[in-house]
Amino acid sequence: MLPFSLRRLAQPLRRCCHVRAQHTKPASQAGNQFWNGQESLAENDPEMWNLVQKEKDRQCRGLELIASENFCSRAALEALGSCLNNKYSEGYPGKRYYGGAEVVDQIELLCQQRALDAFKLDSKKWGVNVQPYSGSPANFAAYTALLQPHNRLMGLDLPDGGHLTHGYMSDVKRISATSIYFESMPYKLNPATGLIDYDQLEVTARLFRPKLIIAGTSAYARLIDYARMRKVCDEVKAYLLADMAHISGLVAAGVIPSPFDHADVVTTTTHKTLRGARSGLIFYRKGVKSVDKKTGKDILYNFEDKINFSVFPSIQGGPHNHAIAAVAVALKQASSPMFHDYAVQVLKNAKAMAASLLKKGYTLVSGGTDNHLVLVDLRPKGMDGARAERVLELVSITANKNTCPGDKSALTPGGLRLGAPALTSRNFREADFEKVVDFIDEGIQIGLDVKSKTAKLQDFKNFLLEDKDTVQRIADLRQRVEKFARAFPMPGFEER
Ligand code: DSN
Repeated sequence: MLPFSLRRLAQPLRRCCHVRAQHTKPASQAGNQFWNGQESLAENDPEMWNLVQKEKDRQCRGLELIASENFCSRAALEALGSCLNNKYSEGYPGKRYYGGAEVVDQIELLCQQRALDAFKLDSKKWGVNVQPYSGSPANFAAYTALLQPHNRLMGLDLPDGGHLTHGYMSDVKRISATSIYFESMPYKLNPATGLIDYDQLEVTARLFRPKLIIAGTSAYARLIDYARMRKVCDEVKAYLLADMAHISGLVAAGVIPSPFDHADVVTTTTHKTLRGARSGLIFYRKGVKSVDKKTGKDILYNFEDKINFSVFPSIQGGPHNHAIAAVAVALKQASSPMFHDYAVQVLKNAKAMAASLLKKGYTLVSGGTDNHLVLVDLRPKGMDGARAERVLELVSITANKNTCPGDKSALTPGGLRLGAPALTSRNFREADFEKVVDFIDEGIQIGLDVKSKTAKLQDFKNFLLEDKDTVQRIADLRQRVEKFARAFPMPGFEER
């Protein structure tokens, strides 16, 4: 628990809001208890306030290594927690179904412009829809725009580092709606190299004839060969959609190759390496696609209307104006030299983490990293991702289990995914990541000892909490991890 009294926290808020003072006076004079919605969260709902504080404390004392997470700025969070939450505005700027949208129109247009600027796109050649609620609806909206129901698509298989929304289905069930409403065929990693098997992708695409191929990953430590995928798409006459959700901050900073050079449509979330509020974006090509050889007339891209219609009214309702504003704030930040430095440091930190792990004898899928994450194959150590994830959680290190090539079980996969974006936002440098790897290694050693004394995963988990020596080892490591983590700054609000 952070050392703040509820009363002390509430006071500055009360003083700084003159609107509140005007509203509260008549009600209190009349002796009535009118609802005026002016109480702080701490006053109005201490139970929830306590939970928020607990979560804040968890984030401050822990080492956050989930590769898709980040710490959003206070400025963007202020926009997110603003009156913009209140406004309905179905439609698009200048074409809304409700009145009173003159300000949110400006906000949405500003967000669009900043999104194009952040990725250095020419507004004659690219447009952007900033309304998707997050990455999964953005992908589904893009597919709905580009495809008919049951058209074919190809994406990297989820167990190989793809994403649910890239058409995931298991042997027995269509899991993602993107495999329920479209026909999906995965492409895979080459198990020997841990790299995307572009040769196999090409052969499969020739047979399957997809209408859409997705270039995107959520647990892949290497760069994507967009040019190669474009070539396959051209051959089989498929659209190329890049889902850059994980890497969009690195793309904006220009520290890794951009999918915009090759893709027709690019989707992204806004809260991973881009470090904004939780939302989604769809970029689409517009303007002249080619010139008709016979008539000499321009042939134009036709994505804009289809994508806008697909987001609203086909899939979503009113846009989340508070999220759009907060994304606009983050996009402005992402265009700054400071953000470029951040992205450079993310890459350095991920490489430092990879090098330290290799030095300690760990195996990395693909042997290293070119981006913000590493995927550790724990199987050669006799460990699995589920057990490692749990031990690390108990010592305040947050990471996630992940499948590695050849894994049979998604519940106890062999891999652990570790990302550098969040801790880099707390000013961690290479030497700090070496220390983080020391802590991880200690945690894995505890896990190996416990695994040798237990059978099933549940026995392992129980033993961690019940065995006296193990509890002591965990408490000792956690105390050192938390002391280390707390010393670093944390973006966002002081206490929420
Ligand atoms: N949940 C995200 C991730 O962790 O990669 C993807 O949506």
